[in-house]
Amino acid sequence: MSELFKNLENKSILITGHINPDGDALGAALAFKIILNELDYDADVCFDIKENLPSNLNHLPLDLITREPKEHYDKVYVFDCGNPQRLGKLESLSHSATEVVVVDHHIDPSFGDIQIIDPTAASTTQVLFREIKKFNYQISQDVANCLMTGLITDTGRFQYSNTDSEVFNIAAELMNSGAELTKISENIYGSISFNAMKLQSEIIKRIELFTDHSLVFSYVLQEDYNTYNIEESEVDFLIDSIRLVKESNIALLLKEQPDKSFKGSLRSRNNIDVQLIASIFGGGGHKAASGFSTTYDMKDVIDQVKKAIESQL
Ligand SMILES: [Mn+2]
Repeated sequence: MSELFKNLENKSILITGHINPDGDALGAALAFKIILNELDYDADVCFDIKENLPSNLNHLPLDLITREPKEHYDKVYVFDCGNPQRLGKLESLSHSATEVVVVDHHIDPSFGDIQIIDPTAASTTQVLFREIKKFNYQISQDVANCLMTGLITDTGRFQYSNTDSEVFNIAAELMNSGAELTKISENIYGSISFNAMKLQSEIIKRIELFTDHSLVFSYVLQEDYNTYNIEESEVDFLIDSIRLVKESNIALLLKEQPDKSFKGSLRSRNNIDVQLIASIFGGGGHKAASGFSTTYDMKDVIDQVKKAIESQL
């Protein structure tokens, strides 16, 4: 039996993940919630969600998310988050819990009484899938859709270098359990609002290429959200447009925040490790995809990123 399902009797249980959860954090947490319910255990799912969740994830059973957590939980399950600060307002609940279980694919989680970690796994839902397979459990369509969502988003539709044969084997098993691949992919990647499309054209107009560093760059300003009448949570896909530039291997997108600081997204498609670059700004992530927050101005960030690329050449 997996560690995941031990010590559940008469425990109050919270399931959570990183602040502003993505498809992997939501998919893993919601899949686990459904499984616990099917096994007759009650559990709350709650995240620190600063804005609305992106509408391209609304194929997930988001109605299972509790808005306000209770004051205390005996057991806290954390998905796709290796650092308690990344839990945002739920961090204190992880400190007061008797037991914290971290399921993740980031390197070196800094907390968790029980850690079920594989930094080589493509997604947290992949790590969770392996645990589920350790006992005789029939994966329902709802669970399959949640797990598939994490697998699709964290592999960039089975294209990133983290996509190996195990990923396809899991995807195949999830299809056998009824996962709706087309519906999920269409919602995540095939439905951009008209306003988001117009904002995208603006971001693409601003694009810059730094040939010496094989770096492509663009940015979003706060005023853009007003001009195009769109929420920040709806433009997560922009980095995926920027990174398409053939002449670059590294992509950087900066998004201005209300306090004039920036959130940065980095992507790499060669051996440059963008997790290392993000860590200069106190951020993190993976070798091929990472993020950070900074109060440096745009020019300084670009200079720092260039230097960090040079140091890896
Ligand atoms: Mn993930």
